[in-house]
Amino acid sequence: MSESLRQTILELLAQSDTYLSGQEISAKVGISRTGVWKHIQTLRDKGYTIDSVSNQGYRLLQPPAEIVPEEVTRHLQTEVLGRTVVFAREVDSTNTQAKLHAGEYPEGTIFLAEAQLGGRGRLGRNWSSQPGKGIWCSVLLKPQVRPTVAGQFPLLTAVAIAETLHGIGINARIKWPNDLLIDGKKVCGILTEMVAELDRINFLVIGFGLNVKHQTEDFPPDVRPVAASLEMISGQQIDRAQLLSRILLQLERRYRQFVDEGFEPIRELWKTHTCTLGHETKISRWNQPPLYGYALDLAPDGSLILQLPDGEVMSVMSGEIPLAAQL
Ligand code: BT5
Repeated sequence: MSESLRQTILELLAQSDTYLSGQEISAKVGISRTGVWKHIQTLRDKGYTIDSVSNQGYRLLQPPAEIVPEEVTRHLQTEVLGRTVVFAREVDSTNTQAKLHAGEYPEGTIFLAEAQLGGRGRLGRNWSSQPGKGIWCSVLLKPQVRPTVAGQFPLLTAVAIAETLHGIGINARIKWPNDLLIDGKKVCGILTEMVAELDRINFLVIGFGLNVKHQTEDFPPDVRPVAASLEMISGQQIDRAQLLSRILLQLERRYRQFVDEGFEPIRELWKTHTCTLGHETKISRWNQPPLYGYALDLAPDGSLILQLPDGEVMSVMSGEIPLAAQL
């Protein structure tokens, strides 16, 4: 209740070009002027710069530099995704938190952190997640679909993020299955984890890490050669909360489409955003020798169709394509 009042006060301040008096705010929100003042103080504590002038009132000068749930909510246009935000300035891993607390929260809840101390990639690898630099977020989904299609969710997520970036003029390409690259460097990684029974998914956690504000030296030395951030590449200043709310909107659209129409339309979109198809490629596989071949197509189930040097065509369900810097 008190949080939603605070959110309303924030909306009023954000929409106003001039000072808003405590009287006006209190009349609109239905609480006392002292109550308004207390909420303003809390917003200030969260990093909002709010000016106050006697006889004129309050004015929002600047949102926080940190990513805060209030800012995500302020920009959010979704119905379900991101409507509940579990935020911590610092966590081990948002995916771990989402898995631990999946039973307590509704579908669409996001677990968001300013920094992760144990950010995880696939196969036990690390994901570097410094404070102030990126979007480290996990989305909790409880889809009514068969566990066999779970592998299509990271592809769907990659499509939604690529589309969102495209919408702000950034051309990121999807490297099969779900890394996002700009000029051959990784700007986003996706980690999907699932708890399921044989015939139904209990929940899915889709974690994505998007590098936004890093400069080269912000990445640890081992990550530097393979990573880039949106600001490094685009040269524009990017508001992380606003970008996240846009990603969630696009993800919600694609998620709905997937549930209603299946993977086929997502597959077509994936093909327009990928940099993998139509190239000779190497696929490293866990516990098996790598494969070399020509990437022909994305199969209807999301696997990669590869033509081997001897002409044989095979479909590869899992594996990964090294970045140019790793070859
Ligand atoms: C991934 O793994 O790309 C999945 C990363 C998912 C991270 C998100 S953040 C929110 C949520 N919570 C989590 O704990 N995880 C998810 P993989 O394909 O295994 O890539 C890992 C490799 O990418 C590492 O071995 C490094 O080489 C490289 N790497 C690490 N940090 C990076 C970064 N910030 N940017 C680009 N590359 C990075």
